[in-house]
Amino acid sequence: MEQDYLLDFEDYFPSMIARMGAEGFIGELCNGFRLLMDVNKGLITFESLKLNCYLLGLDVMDDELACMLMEGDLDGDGALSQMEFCILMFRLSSCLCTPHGGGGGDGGSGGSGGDPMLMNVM
Ligand SMILES: [Ca+2]
Repeated sequence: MEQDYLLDFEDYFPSMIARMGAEGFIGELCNGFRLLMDVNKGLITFESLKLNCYLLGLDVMDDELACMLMEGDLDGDGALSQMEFCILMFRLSSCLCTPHGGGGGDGGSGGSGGDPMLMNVM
């Protein structure tokens, strides 16, 4: 049960928020947090994330785990508190909701040359 729950997590973020509202959503996030945290510290650390993903049968690369921690770690202690985890998940879910998804620093910003809009105005 818990495996499916986590694996589908991202898929049903948007509809989850719509159905149960922000508060219920946070409740679900807290459940997720507890699945991944280091029980002794009450934080998600790199080790607990790695171990628990492994235990849950999720195949996540070290790189991705480190990225997730860095993304979410707001106070710079190298671990995610429950608050930081919730904020991170909210940010991820809002990416999923917007059609353009914030993906991609494909910096094609070179051409300030012929902007068609500008041409029209002139
Ligand atoms: Ca932190």
